[in-house]
Amino acid sequence: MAKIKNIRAIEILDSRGKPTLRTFVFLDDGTVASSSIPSGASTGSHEAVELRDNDSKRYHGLGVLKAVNNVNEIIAKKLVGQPLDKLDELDKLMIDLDGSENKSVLGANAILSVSQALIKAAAQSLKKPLWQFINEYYFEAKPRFPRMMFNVINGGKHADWNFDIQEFIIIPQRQLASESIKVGSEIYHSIQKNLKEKKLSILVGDEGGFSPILNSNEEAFQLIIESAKNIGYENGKDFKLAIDGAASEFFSNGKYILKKDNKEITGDELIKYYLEIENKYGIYSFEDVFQEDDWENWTKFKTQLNQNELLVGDDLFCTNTKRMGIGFEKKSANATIIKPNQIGTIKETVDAIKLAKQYNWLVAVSHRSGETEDSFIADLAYAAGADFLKTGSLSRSERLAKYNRLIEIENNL
Ligand code: 2PG
Ligand code: MG
Repeated sequence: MAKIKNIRAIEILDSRGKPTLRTFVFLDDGTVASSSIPSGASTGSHEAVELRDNDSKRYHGLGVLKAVNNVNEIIAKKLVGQPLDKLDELDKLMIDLDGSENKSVLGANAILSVSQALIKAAAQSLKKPLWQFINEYYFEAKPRFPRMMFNVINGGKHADWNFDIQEFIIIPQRQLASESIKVGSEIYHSIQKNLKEKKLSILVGDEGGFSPILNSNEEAFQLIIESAKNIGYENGKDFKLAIDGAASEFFSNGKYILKKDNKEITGDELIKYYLEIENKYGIYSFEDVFQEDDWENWTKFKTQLNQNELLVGDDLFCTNTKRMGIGFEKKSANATIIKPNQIGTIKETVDAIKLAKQYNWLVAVSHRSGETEDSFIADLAYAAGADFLKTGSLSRSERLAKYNRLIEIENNL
């Protein structure tokens, strides 16, 4: 197996125009691979640390030159010369080199940029598609296409708070990835047409979903269902509805504060509300509908959902097996979001996926609201046999790069 000849990181910009890392790995057989790192807005407080410079003279303090330097000066020194046959051990070397609980020394962004670039380099060096290499290296089961979670209406922090709910999602009920993407795109454009007819804004939020000013969450559900129906797609049959509440963003001092309606409500009242919309619109999947440490309400709500409905932990778990263990004990969820940059290495990301499967939870591999053109998570979702790929709406190339990559895989290219 080839050896690492050099590693070099640079500072690039993400889809919000904010700095992030792209890291190149050079092997002694001539292989060159690179990978770029996304960044969240509604981040969980239990995520691994995204190292920023905090130098107000550059990029409003958001520069990542310290992280770049940590790759080029510290990580590279440790890894150059190592063979690529034991990638999990190289990840472990970086975890130990950092030495902290949450990668606050070198930065999860620095470490993950190397971890992802290494696995891409290994696949390239062996002339295998990335998904195939990941599957053979880390998983026993065969690859499988995920269902798509398209965030067609953006709210909360991703759209200047036009809704308290951050994401209104559709999940097309089609086997083929290309068919799901087609259904998603057709509904997306029907929503656009509908918005125009209603003289509402068709501007999009951070993840490419529309972000109109509507009077309530309910209007968003109605808009989606009506627009889909206009082109012959039925809620519950052709697609299912899902939400990401990102509820930690509207929680303070033990209360949920709905900014849109200007009122404070308790966890019990929030549960009542979710059950109402579940009843009315048949919501299938509820992600982060409570604050990230409000275990009690998570568990309470779970007992009130049907077995085939999903309660999905994102900020609740942060792709962290320790937090997933707590959630399993407390019966707080039956599905998890998987975001490599919440934990900081591919090895630990894979550990989280495997643990979720062991718990019989469904797995949704996910992007971040600040993305790059890197399509790594599409290969990961397919290789891992994830149940869902959640990577935004049907516009903005940083989102479509991932969906388009699935179409490539489907066509054996
Ligand atoms: C989420 C993500 C992605 P962010 O909450 O699921 O949609 O948002 O990256 O801002 O945390
Ligand atoms: Mg989320």
